[in-house]
Amino acid sequence: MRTQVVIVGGGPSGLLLGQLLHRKGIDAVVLERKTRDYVLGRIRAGILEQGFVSLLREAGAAERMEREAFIHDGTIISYDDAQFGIDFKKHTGTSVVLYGQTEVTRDLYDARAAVGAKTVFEAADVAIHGADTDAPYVTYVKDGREERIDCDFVAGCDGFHGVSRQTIPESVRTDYEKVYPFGWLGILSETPPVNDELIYANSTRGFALCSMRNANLSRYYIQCSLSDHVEDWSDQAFWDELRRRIPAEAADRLVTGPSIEKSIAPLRSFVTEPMRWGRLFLCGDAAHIVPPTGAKGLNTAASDVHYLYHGLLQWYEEKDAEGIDRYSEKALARIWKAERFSWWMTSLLHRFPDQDPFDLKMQRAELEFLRDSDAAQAALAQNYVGLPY
Ligand code: FAS
Ligand code: PHB
Repeated sequence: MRTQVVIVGGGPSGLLLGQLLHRKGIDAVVLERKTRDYVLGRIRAGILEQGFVSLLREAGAAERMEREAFIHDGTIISYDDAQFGIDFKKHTGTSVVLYGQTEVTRDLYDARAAVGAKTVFEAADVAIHGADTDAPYVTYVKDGREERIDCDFVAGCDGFHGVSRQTIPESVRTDYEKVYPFGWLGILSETPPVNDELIYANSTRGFALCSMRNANLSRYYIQCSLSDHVEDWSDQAFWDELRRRIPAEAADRLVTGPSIEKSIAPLRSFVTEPMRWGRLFLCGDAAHIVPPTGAKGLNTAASDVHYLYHGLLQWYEEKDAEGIDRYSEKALARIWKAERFSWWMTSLLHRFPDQDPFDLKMQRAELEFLRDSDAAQAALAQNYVGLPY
């Protein structure tokens, strides 16, 4: 079999890229290791930058989001008994869109199926060959049979644990990593959100985040120990701990209910450079990871897709390699700014096991400066709504 672009990974990066290319007549095949339902069963991000929204519109997969998503003009930051708002609209003129990654992925799967574009589910043992030649190809096993797809390019959209990054020789790659000494225990409940905007809470007991998916589906997180296991936390224990970490008036009106999903995510910052090797391009979590505190994971995957999509378009339409040659440089310039913001938000809002009294004073001073400074709030707002592509 032959196609123009093989996309490894059927998560948001791969599906968005595939849909954008298809609409420009560029043929791509998506190889996904899991089933569609398995991919849709993952509960992850919730905040979309306007850049992502524009790409979804261009991909023809934004209709349900336009109907159902929430628009957030700001967020709340709380610490101990204080809280203050960050007004995105005032500082940036724009807002963020709240619409779960699961729904984005569902919409992209539906859009891809509607145009009859090829997605291979349960594609096992994907292997990328000849990425450093002009004739790359990809092999995989489906229903016990080895298949081969010859192509012009391979987009590695297979996430942090995928095969694409490992295809680039270690001698070519430089990995940067910071692992945080805590995780996030997240819960999804069919309850009304505690607040109409998100609450990011720094408390003496650790971080908490109050988010949502719709008027009767709430998403909450609390910082937890890396030694914790989901089964250590009953729903009641979670709700009790969340109440201790968020502002009292929010805790008083919190509506609790049975969890319909509960999971622990480790937190890390990670970037691999370069994001291109010959005809192989890494996109999204395959190349970088952020702690979710800044809501940047899904949104940096989108800007990668933007740069790669335009680079491939320039190649196929104008036979000009400038876009693909500069892909890694452009994508990394924006990624590192998102890494910084995510690291900064995580440092500002979490309690670290090794923090000494001076560190706690620094954290408190930073929160109070942010509370009182328009310029500091504008800087947070610019990063949160998304820096330009
Ligand atoms: P993904 O990991 O989503 O998709 C990769 C796809 O490739 C998967 O479907 C996988 O099955 C497939 N794959 C892997 N190996 C393969 C192989 N060898 N062959 C074929 N297919 C293969 N971001 C936020 O902004 N906010 C959050 O709250 C947030 N929470 C998160 C919680 C968790 C537990 C995780 C892991 C991530 C979270 N993220 C969050 C980040 C997340 O949203 C990612 O940024 C987003 O999924 C990136 O999308 P992709 O790059 O498509 O990678
Ligand atoms: C979410 O709704 O899952 C969410 C929102 C904001 C974040 C992280 C996660 O920073």
